[in-house]
Amino acid sequence: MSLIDQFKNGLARSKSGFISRLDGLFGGGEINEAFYEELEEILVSGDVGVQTSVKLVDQLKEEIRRQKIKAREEARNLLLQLITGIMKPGETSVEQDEQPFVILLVGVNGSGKTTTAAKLANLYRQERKNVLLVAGDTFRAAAIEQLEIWAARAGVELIKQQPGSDPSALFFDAINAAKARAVDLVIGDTAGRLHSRHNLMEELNKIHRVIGRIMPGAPHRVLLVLDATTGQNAVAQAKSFNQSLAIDGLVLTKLDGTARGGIVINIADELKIPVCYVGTGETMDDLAPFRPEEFARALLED
Ligand SMILES: Nc1nc2c(ncn2[C@@H]2O[C@H](COP(=O)(O)OP(=O)(O)OP(=O)(O)O)[C@@H](O)[C@H]2O)c(=O)[nH]1
Ligand SMILES: [Mg+2]
Repeated sequence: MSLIDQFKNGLARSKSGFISRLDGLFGGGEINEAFYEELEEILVSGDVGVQTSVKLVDQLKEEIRRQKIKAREEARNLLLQLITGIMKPGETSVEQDEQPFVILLVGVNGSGKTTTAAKLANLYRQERKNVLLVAGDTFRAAAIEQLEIWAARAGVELIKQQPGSDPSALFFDAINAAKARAVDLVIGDTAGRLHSRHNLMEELNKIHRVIGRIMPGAPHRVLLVLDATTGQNAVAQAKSFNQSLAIDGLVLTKLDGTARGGIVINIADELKIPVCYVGTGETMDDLAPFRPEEFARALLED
């Protein structure tokens, strides 16, 4: 499936909401003040966020004036370019000289970390990478079993320990094993936690330090997993998490579960942290690397 189609699937619920209103707005008619007002209102209703929506409308106005555009249909393409331009894509390559590349997934409870770990393993396995999954949520027995099932389905090896064991010790073993076995990519799941729980955030920092001690520079990518259905809350979560632990990129999950998929634009514009992947469903293939142009096309083209 093409990336555009994957994003379109993820945006299916948004399609019946703000996307179809956007489509209607650009369907025909003259460009006047009412047009801009309605556009801003639609964008805000789709969770693009007030600041980002106002910025987009201002930029669009400016471009329409500059290019002397009269038809709304032509303005649609301009908006597509502007949306593409304001969103920063995150890095998704896991190539580097020294193996393994280490990805650590963190986030609040239920945001989609374990599912994303499995989806990432599947994605890079398909690129013929030798992947090792780490069942770093040692807190719950069910979490370990959940990842074991996914790992078997993806055909990827998994490292685990007894429930209740120290996750730092598990990662210590996992990185050592990965180095010994010429693993290309280590993907570590972690237990869900609120950024306000100091001791749990400290635990993440400890995991980070332990990994870095065995392999200087690792983990190479700390990904914060955010549930897109929580809308503006996800923005706040990212800001708070980033204060306790440096986040390199974001995964926005459950895009398919919201009718306000504009949250992706909001987050990709407003946060200093780039969006790397978007989750578009519950199966293993439902993860797309985030690419601004393809996302904007899925939003604005038929
Ligand atoms: N529709 C949809 N559901 C998703 C997506 N990603 C995750 N889920 C679902 O969200 C629920 C929670 O996912 P998990 O991966 O267990 O979340 P977690 O962050 O590991 O949760 P904890 O370990 O409890 O903190 C599961 O029912 C997943 O199937 C997605 O992109 N789309
Ligand atoms: Mg989990």
